[in-house]
Amino acid sequence: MFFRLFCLLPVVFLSLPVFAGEVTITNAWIAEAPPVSRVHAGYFTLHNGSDKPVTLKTVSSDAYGNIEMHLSIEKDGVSSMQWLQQIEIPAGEDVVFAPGGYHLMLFRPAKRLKQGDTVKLHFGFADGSRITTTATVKKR
Ligand SMILES: [Cu+2]
Repeated sequence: MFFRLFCLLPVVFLSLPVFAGEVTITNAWIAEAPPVSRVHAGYFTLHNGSDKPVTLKTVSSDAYGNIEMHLSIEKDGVSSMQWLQQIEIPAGEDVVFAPGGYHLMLFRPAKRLKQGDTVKLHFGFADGSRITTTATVKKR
């Protein structure tokens, strides 16, 4: 039931700018949740514009106790979520975190977050590099 609330929603397709030669994260957002909710869902697009594969290993934020990367899967009509320790993005490709597929599960929010609030997310890669981006809280 929990899974259905957070994961079985239509995928939103967005056109995004492409920056050649670097890794970029765009369109980061967190779905507004009821005040009692201790877990939120987050989404973004990661573009690997470099000429090497990159491996995303961690996502963290001061605004949450813990953040995990998940993949929603549906097999024979049964929905489940897989926890991903890391995700490799091939050179020149995108990985899209969107409702119904890859998503962030953000546990134990430090405070109530409402539509329009922003949260800094820190992305850590296998080569030690980091990207910080700002996610906006939105209604679904
Ligand atoms: Cu999940």
